[in-house]
Amino acid sequence: VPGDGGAVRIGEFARRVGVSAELLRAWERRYGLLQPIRSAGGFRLYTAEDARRVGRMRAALEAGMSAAEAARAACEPQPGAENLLAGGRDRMLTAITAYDESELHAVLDEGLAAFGLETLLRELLMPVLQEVGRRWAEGLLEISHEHFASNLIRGRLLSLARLWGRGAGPLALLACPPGEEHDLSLIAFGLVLRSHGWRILFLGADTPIETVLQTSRATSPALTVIAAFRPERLDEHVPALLELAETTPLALGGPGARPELCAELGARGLGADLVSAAAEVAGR
Ligand code: B12
Repeated sequence: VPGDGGAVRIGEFARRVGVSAELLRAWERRYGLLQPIRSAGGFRLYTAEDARRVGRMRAALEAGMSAAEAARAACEPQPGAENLLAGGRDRMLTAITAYDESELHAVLDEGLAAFGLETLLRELLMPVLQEVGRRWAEGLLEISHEHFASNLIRGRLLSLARLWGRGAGPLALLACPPGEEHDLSLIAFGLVLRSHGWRILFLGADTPIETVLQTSRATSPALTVIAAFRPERLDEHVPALLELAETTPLALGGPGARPELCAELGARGLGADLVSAAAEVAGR
């Protein structure tokens, strides 16, 4: 599968790390030890970071920790990783500045293989996007740099998202309100929720609330998430959002999700850290 950073399915992964598939699944389910991405066919794919976590888990078990303690220790960020991540961010920004498509793909491939999905999103992609926004606002980068980076990253994220609606987990319906074009962070949120076993129905940018309502009636999601960068994009639609909140469990995300509006709608406010927000929704 192109773009998966050399990740492998459970059978091959179990063979490589020398732990049975059953035990690996139990560690994943109980402790969130592993963070598989999904293949184009919807299969879980395990990365080199997952393999390192299994190694640390085994070492901690051998040192006499309980399984829960060992898993917690195994999931902690490792010393040295921060330097690699800072290097990755620099490489990405240099590649964006030079419109270097291959290099940007290469950093993403290596980052996914080395760190897994959540760290890639939280420590590489999101900070780089924020930095691109900052440099653009300061006139150091052109809009073309931002468009080049956003479109390449969006393509990569959506390729990881393929068939994220498949499976048996609870369904999340994700959309941005009318006029909201920033959907990258909502895709990232959906990917993390997917890695926790949820199914995703993604409507994306600039979606009329009425059509979210209709979709929610048709599909009965366990949660509907509306994400916006500016509060006005939500505040303009309070009556429709109130109707939506009566139809489906509702959550608001992004910088536009004011706590007062969440309270008024009886909606859940998702925190600023989208990786943690997805884990909380999934009850992890
Ligand atoms: C890429 C980008 C675009 C792309 C979007 C492509 C896409 N498909 O998403 C395009 C080109 C469409 C775009 C357009 C515009 N953009 Co723009 N854009 C960005 C940029 C560079 C990255 C956005 C992104 O994905 N960031 C990654 C997120 C995750 O970072 P974050 O903002 O810090 O978000 C944190 C939390 O809020 C939270 N979060 C965010 N979303 C969500 C969602 C959920 C579910 C949860 C739980 C949490 C969460 O997670 C983050 C922390 O972990 C930002 C810069 C930036 N700082 O982010 C500007 C930025 C958001 N854009 C900005 C502006 C001004 C615009 C335009 C008005 C420009 C223009 N004049 O046309 C238009 C508006 C378009 C519209 N109508 O919506 C401003 C917004 C300022 C403001 N507060 O209003 C920013 C901050 C740039 C800047 N420095 O000024 N943009």
